[in-house]
Amino acid sequence: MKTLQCGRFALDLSRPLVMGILNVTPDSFSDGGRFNRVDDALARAESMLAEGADILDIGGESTRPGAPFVSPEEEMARVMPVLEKLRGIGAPLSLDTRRAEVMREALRLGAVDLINDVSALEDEGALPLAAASRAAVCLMHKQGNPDTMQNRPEYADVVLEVADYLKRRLQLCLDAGIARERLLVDPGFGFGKTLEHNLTLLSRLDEVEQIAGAPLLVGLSRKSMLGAITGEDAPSERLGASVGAALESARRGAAVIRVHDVKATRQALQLWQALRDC
Ligand code: YH5
Repeated sequence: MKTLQCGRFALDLSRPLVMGILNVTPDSFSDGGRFNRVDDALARAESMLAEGADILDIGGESTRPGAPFVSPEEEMARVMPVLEKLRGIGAPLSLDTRRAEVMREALRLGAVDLINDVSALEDEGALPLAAASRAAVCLMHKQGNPDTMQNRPEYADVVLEVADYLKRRLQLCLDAGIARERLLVDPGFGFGKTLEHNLTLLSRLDEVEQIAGAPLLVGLSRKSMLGAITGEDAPSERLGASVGAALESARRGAAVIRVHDVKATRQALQLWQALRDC
């Protein structure tokens, strides 16, 4: 049985897992106050678990194109109280951060089962921290940085370039003593990629996995490429395309699917699994 060693949990990879997105940025709350924030996050975490989320992904820095800068102190102030509150919730917690500093403090809390890093542990000190923990690690590819990455991204061959990068980052992790069973790779949809690059990656996801050599995590939920395809400007109106993208990812071998809309995604995957297993 293929499993992901994920901090306090061992997750069965024989069916695609659903990772529910829990943003703890000010724009994701109706009301500003600190305690409201934590209570709100707890309520959303519980409802995503009830809807069938397998992992919760907590992030305090928006990495959307053009998002404002968030200081490490501010990021820490957002995620730490939420991690502390959710520590005993009984489900694996993922931390979406690219800062070693934030990883260190969060790991110290004992509430991080997966480090989800859109810069693949490139921050100084991140690799040894991850290696010294029991957490799983998701290594994501991006070209450039969130503020400028959508300005004319270019690749000779997007599949080979992305997969080679992930393979190199994976090897560094293995060399640092992180077991293969703790590692995931992610092509990073929308991170320095045109619509065409994103579509090429999605249509050849199986090659990315083969070349990189680890199970895949994919995040397509509500992203701009789905807006470009459907003509829907509001991200919350992209549910159908997001579910379609999740299904297509599963079909092409994704192990973990990162989504906003847990219930609809879970239902689609249940149908897909039933057909696969009949
Ligand atoms: C990812 O792909 N993405 S944050 C722009 C949107 C909608 C959603 C409206 N963290 C990933 O979710 N971690 C993010 O347009 C991630 N893989 C992994 N591993 C961006 C995001 C989003 C951006």
